[in-house]
Amino acid sequence: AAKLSPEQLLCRLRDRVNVTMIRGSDGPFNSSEWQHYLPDKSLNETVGRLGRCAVVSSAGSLKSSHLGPEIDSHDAVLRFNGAPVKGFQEDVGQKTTIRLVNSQLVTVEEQQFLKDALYNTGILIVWDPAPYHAEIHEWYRKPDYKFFEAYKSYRIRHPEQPFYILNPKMQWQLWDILQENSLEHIQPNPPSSGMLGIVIMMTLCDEVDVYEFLPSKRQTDICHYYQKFHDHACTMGAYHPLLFEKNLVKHLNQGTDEDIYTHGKVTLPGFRNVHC
Ligand code: NCC
Repeated sequence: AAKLSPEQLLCRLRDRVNVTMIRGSDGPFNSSEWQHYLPDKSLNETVGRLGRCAVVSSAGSLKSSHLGPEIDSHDAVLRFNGAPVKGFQEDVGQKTTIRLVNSQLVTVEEQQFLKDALYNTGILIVWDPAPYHAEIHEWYRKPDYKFFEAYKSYRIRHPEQPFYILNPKMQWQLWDILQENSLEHIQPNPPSSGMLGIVIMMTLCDEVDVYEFLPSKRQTDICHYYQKFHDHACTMGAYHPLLFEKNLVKHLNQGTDEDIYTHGKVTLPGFRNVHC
């Protein structure tokens, strides 16, 4: 496959990756039961038009980065799963506009998810690994994790907090583009929360700064900035095609290599600023 230019690749992403949340009009969620669980407003209506956005990976290399003030200077900040801000503001900031969580966390760590105040800030979005290009009905019958009950429990406890379910079509539209732009065969597993979050923010914002997705000089085998757990697979990937995701993001970077090295920072345009 001939390598696409960054501009061509941005156009592919913009035109082929359809970032949508499940709405009450989407079958099989169009039952009266689901109507009062799913948010009435679209994500776009909820967040409004965003200017500069930050995506904060959970990587251990954020430790001692002192990136907090820079991250908080953005109009909106996206974080992942159980990544905390309390006690880590100096390095990761304190603003949380959107938190993207996987269905494993919502299901396996349900009690913590329902109780921990960490999740009560900002807009929540949950995603679940769906079978390759499955129809929503097929996925609904057989989600990777049965998170629908936990989702409903959370909605009952926090009815005012926007909480969306990511339309699972997006993950495979994105995976196809990752595969098309790689010389090697990629394992058929969905992209990581990190990559999904980056593309979500590219649909909402004018510009997206991503922190420590491409590791800086602080690169470490410590998996998360908030845990003492060592695993090289966290940064390089095992289940998720992380390495391919990172190659793609590197190719799209509009910032400097120096910014990657010193801040772990990559700058991507929002799709509304991509002209094809
Ligand atoms: O670790 P996780 O990811 O929550 O990290 C969020 C995103 O940050 C980027 N990352 C993280 C660590 C690191 N050293 N380098 C990075 O680049 C990745 O883009 C990652 O997606 C996930 O993607 O949802 C994941 O979730 C965890 C776990 O389920 C949650 O933290 C909840 O406990 C997965 N870990 C395990 O299942 C053990 C991880 O594989 C993927």
